[in-house]
Amino acid sequence: MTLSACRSCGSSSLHEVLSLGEMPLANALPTEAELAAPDARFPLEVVMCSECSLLQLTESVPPPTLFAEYAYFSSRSEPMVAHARALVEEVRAERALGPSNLVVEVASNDGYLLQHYVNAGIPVLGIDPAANVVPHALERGVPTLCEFFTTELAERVRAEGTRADVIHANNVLAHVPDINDFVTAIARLLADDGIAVVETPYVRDLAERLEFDTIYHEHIFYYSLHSLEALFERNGLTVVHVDRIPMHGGSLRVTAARGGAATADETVLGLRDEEKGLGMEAHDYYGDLGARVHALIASIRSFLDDRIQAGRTIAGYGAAAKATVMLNALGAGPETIEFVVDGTPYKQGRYVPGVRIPIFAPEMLLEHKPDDVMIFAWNFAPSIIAKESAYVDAGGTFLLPLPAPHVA
Ligand code: JHZ
Repeated sequence: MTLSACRSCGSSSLHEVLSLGEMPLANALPTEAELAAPDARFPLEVVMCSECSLLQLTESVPPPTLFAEYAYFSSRSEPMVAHARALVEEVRAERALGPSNLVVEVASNDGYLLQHYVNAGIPVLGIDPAANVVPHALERGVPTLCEFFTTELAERVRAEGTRADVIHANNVLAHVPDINDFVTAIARLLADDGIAVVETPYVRDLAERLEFDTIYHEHIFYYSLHSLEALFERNGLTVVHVDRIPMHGGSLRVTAARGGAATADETVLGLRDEEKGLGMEAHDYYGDLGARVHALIASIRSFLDDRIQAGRTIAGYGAAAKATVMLNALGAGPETIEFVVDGTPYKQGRYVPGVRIPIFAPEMLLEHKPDDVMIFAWNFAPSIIAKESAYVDAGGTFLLPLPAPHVA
């Protein structure tokens, strides 16, 4: 363990939770030419801070290595775009937003969320560091700064007289090592009566449903409401409302306001009580997580082996970041999973890191007709199964790995 202090509160009281060994970077998908060199691996080990209860990785890979070029395009998952549209409608109505307001999104990716504000005539500003993704946002008419979001950037934007009425930050709070600076930056950029709407995977869902494949180097932090509130309070934001949402296997959506006048509503009080009741502030809550995860990995491995023994061929669906973790944890290469399909053009023709399984377009399912297809993007399983009904009609079978391996 190389981490000496909690990245959020600074305490040195860190307890081991689980280790997945040395793993390649989940989204560093090698091209054919890159297969000549081995994939870089880094330790993937989770610890808990017993002071503020935040779970975090012991190692952080420098953000430019992970995000300057990025394989994930949010718009490639239709349920993600639908989710963003519904969120925008809700916030727009609740805040009565119009042409005189400004909505900022941090980690705005290819404009999958902000495009809905643009279509409604509401000014927006996206911020995202991925140089290969930002042009897709610009094509959608979403003005975007290609930069990391820091306090320095927030001050620069503020100095131009810009303040945000709403800041969205979805699936990014887990990704930023200097997390105090990041939250301070949100507080600095918000208008006095502005709100931040933040979505991040919920560690309770991870622990209950053994979603170990959501643990990878991009995800430095695994939040409870408790650890998130401590972080926000320290940096000038107060959580005023919270919802549990199904996105990505279970996430928190919190609404936060600048400290001072803001107070928490009954949703916050209720979830705080639930977490207390479960003992989530203590290390014991995660006591057997490592053992349960390793037992699950072994059971998925034998589930696949049994099907191969029975003469079945198996492919995968979704070259998600999760697929890299799942396949490397299983030690499953092309001898087990012949190929993985994914609708993202950037990913096609590349390989799953570490295990080096080729990635093809989804059309490959009907061309090759594997007997089974394990859905690695299990969070979108209903949408994928509905979309690929022709494969099922042709006699194919979908499999799911979690919370225990099964036929879908
Ligand atoms: P998906 C993402 O992780 C990215 P990943 C990120 N690291 C993060 O923080 C978490 O979410 C929370 C494809 N697909 O979203 C698209 C189809 O091909 O589960 C994607 O490559 N057809 C920022 O990568 C992948 O599957 C489809 O119909 O684990 C899904 O990746 C659908 C629905 C998806 O997340």
